[in-house]
Amino acid sequence: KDVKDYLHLLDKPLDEFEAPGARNSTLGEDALWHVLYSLGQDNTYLNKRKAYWGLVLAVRDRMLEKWTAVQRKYYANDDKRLYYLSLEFLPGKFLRGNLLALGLENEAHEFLHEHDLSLDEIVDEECEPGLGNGGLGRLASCYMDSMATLGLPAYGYGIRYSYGLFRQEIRNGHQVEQPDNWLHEGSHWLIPRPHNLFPIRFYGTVNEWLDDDGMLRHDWRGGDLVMAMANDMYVPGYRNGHVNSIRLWEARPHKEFVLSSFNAGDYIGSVQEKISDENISMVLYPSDDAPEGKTLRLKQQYFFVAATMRDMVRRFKKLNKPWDQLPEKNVVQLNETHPAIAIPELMRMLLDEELLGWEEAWCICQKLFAYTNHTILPEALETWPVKLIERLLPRHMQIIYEINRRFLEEVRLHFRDEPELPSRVSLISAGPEQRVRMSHLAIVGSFSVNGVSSLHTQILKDRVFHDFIRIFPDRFNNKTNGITPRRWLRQCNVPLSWLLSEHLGCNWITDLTQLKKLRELVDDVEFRHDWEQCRLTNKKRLADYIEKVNGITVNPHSIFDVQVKRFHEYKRQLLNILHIISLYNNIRRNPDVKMQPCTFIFGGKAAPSYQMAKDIIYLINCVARRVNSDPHTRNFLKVIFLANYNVSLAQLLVPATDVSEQISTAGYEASGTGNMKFALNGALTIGTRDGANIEIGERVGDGNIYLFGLCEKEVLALRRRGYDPWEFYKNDSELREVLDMINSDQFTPGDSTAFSSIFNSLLTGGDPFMVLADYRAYVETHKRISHEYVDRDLWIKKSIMNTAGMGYFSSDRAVKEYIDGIWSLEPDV
Ligand code: C3B
Repeated sequence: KDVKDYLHLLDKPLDEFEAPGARNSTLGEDALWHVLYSLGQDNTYLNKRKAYWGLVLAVRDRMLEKWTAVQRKYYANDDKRLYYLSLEFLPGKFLRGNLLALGLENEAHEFLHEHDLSLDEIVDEECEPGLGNGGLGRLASCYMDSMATLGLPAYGYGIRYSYGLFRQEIRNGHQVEQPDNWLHEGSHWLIPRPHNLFPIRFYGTVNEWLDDDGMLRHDWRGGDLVMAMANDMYVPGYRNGHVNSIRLWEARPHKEFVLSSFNAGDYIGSVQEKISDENISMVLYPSDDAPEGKTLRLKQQYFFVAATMRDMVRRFKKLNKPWDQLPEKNVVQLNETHPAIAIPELMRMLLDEELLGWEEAWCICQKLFAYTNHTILPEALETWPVKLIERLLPRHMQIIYEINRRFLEEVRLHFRDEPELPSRVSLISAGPEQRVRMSHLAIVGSFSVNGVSSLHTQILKDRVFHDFIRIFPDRFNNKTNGITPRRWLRQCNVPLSWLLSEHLGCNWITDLTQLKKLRELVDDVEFRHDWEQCRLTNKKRLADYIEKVNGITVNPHSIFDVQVKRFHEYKRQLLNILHIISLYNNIRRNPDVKMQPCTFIFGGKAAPSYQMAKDIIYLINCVARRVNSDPHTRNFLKVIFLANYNVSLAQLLVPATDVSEQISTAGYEASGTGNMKFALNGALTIGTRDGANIEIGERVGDGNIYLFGLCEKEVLALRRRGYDPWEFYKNDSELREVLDMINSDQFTPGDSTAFSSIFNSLLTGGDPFMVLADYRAYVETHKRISHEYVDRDLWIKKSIMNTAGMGYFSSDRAVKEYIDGIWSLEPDV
C-alpha cells in the first residue's frame, strides 16, 4: 500500500495538538522558498539535494517557532530547568523523526511526490551525526526525545565535534578508520549562535587576596583563553507542540591572529594559535568506555562544562533570585563522570566570582548535581593525574583538595574505628602518581547517584561503591535504561507499527505499556500471519541491503541472528564466532544434515587502539570468507559483517532480526539498550543474566527468552575458586577443534599466527571474560533455538510476547522515574 494512504491510521491526528504559530504556507511552498532564498539555487526544478535541504529549512522554521514559544513559557512560568550534560549524543538522522514528531510526514510526501521524488531517497542525502560512541550517547538522545515528548523544561549540553566517530571500512578483513567529516556540507539542523559566546580559561595562575571581611579570596587569571560558541540542535516532542534544544559548544579562537607575530612576518605562526584553539572541539574520542587519559580530552570536558555552567548562571541571574534558589530552579544531570569537573567549576564561580562562603557554595552544589554511572569496568572509571589538573586547571585542583579535606574529616569523625576507610574513599588515589578519582568526586558532589539496571545498581552498592553506601545511604538509586518508541518502533518498523495501530489504536506511541494488550492476540491465527509477514518484509529489505553492500545473497527465510554493538572482549563477539565455527564443522561432517539455514550478522566498531578487538573483527571476516564460499555449507550458513555500524544501520537491522545476541560476561554490561530495541521489535534474545537482560526476561516471560551461562555470582565464585580455561579445552573435543583451527592457518591460508593473540588470551591468558566456561551452554542453547524456530506458530507467539512485554523499557518510563525520583520537575505542556 502507498504510505500516504495509511499514515493517518498510524499516528495521533494533527488537530489533536495545538501548534503555536500556525502558518499559512505549506511545507512544500516553504521548502521551495528556501531553495531560492536560503540556498541561492534555482527552484524551478528540484533534485534530491535541493529537495532535502529545502525541506530541512522548512521543518526547522516550524521547530523554531515552537521552540521560542516554549522558551518564553519557561521564563513566564518560572520553571525549574534540567541540564543534561553529556560528552556524547547520538541522535541518528533527523529528517524522518522530525517530520513524524511535528506531524508533517504527509505534507512532505505530497511535496516530494509532486516533484517525482520520495522520502526514502531524500533521506539518503542526510549525513548522520556521529557525535557519540555507542550506548551512552544513544541513551542521551533517547532521553532528549522523551523529555521533549513529556514537555519537560530540559536542555541537553555537549560538544559540536567537527569530526564524529570514525567511519569504519573493512579492507581485506581488517578495520580501517576514515575521518567522519559530517559537516562538510554544513548542517542546517544546527543553528550557530555567535552571540552566545563565552571565554574559557586554561592554565594560568591563582592569586590570593583579602576581601572587606578579611576573608581569603582566590582569583584565577592568565593562561590561555578559548571561546566557546553555542550551536543549537532542536528536539521536537511527539505531536505535542513542544520543542527543546541541545546546545553544542564549538571552540573558537580567542583572538583572530596574534598581531605582533603577524606583523613580524610570521604568518603561519600567527595562524597556528588559532588552529590549536579550534582543536578542542575537533574530534570525538573514539573509545567506548576506556579513557585514553590525554590532556585534550580533559580540555574537552572542562571546555563544555565551563560554558554550560556559565549559560545556566546567565539564565538564573535573569530571575533576580538569591543563590540558594539555584538548586530550586535547576538540576544538573551528569552523564557518566565525563562532566564531573562541573562540580569544582561551579564552586569556583560561586566562591571566586560571586564571593559566597564555602559552606553556602557547597550546599548549593550538593543540591544541584546528580550523577549517572554507566560502567563498572575498572579501566573505564576515569581518573586524572593531579599534576595534569594542577597545570591545566590550577584553581580546580585547589578546590578538589578542599572538598576532599572536608569530606575525609567527616568520614574520620563518623567511622573512627575504620582507619583504612578514608584512603579508600578519598577523591585522590595514593601511589607513585596521585590521581583524582572522578567517580568519587561525582558521588561526593551530588545528591543522587544512579545505576542503569537493577543488577548494575546492585553491583555498585555491593562492590564498586560499597564504602560510599555506608557514608551516603540515601544517595544511591536505580533507573533502568529505556529507549524511545518513536525511533525504535514507529520510525524503524513501519509495517509492524501499522499492525499495532490497527489493533491497539495509536496510543502505544506515547504509552508503550499498551503493548501488553497484544497478549490477547497471540492465539489469533490471522494476526500471527500478519505479524510474520511484517517480519518477512523487514528481512527482505535487509537482505537487499546485504546484497547491495556486501554482494552476498542471503535467504530471508533463514534465521537472522544479529550481534551489533561496539567490539569489546566483555561483549564476547568471540563466543559467537566460536559457535559459528563449530556449526560449520558439524555441517561439513554431516552433509545431509537437516538444519534451519542461519545467517549470522555482525556489526560494530573497535576503538582504533584496541588491538584485541580489531583482531576479533579480522577473525569474523576471515571465517565469513571461508564459510560463505564453501559449497558444502553455503545453503545453511552465511556470515555477514556489516561495515560502519551506526544508528541508521541499526534502524534497518533491528526490525529484521530473529535472534538478538546479548552475551556479555555476567556482571560486565551495565544495562545494554540494543537488547531492548530488538526485543521490542519481536526478536528473541539469546543472552546471559547480565544488565537489563534479566529485567527483559522478567517482563517477556521465561519461556520467551533464551538465558544461558554463568550468572554474575557464579562468575565471581569461579574466579575465586581459580578458573582454568584449559579444563574446558581438554574436556570438550568440539571446542578444542574450534580453538585449534583458530590457532592454525585454516582461516588465513599460509599464516598460522594471525589469531595467536586470541588463542593465547583464551588459554594461557586465563580467558578473563570466561568465554570457554560459557561455550557449552551457549552451543546447546543455539541448538534449542534452531529447533524451535522451525515451529513457526510457537516462534511467532514468542515473538509477539516479546513485543508485548517490552512496554516497560520505554525511555518515557525511564525519564518519568528520573523526574519523580531525582529531578522534581514539572512537565510543561
Ligand atoms: C554504556 C554501557 O556499556 C551500556 O551497558 C549501557 O547500556 C549504556 O552505556 C547506557 O547506559 N556505556 C558506554 O556506552 N560508554 C561508556 N563510557 C560507559 C558505558
